[in-house]
Amino acid sequence: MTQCYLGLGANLNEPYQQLEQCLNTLANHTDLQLLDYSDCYRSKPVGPQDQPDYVNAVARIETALAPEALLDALQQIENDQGRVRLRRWGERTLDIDILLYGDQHIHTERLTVPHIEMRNRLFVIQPLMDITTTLSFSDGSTIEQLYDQLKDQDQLVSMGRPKIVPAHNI
Ligand code: ROI
Repeated sequence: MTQCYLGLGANLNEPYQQLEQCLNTLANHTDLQLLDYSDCYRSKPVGPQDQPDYVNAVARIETALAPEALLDALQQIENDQGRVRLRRWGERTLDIDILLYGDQHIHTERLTVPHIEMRNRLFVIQPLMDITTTLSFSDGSTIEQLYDQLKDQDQLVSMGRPKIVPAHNI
């Protein structure tokens, strides 16, 4: 089993509900376990500014799936939620990124892990701080140091922590 961190983002079609639904799907998934997840945060778009604000969160999971099989499972969730993506760097209903897969470094046509931009994005680093204080990166920097460097990028506003409803209650 490998512990992984996922980044979730949405800015179309009720983004908070998109993330809540995604977290519920992860919590009830047969091929992975949801171990922890952050609050959801409203964030200003990185990239083109003529698009709605995003809602972002991160999750820690554990899985026996190999990296590309995990990617397939996550893309299935994106598609099941009616993924719409209008342009590169643009608005989308639900995006699930593999931020970290254990301590592995992966470079394939479909995957680059650790996620290449995660350390530059407050909308990843701030929610990560909700669920870990101990992560450090390959250059030795800690999550607190990254947060200090990034915190002037934006002011992320917490929208609270979505509720997980056990599958038998749905
Ligand atoms: N900006 C924010 N704030 N949140 C995202 O999840 C996000 N995702 C993206 C780009 C277009 C880079 N901008 C984003 O893919």
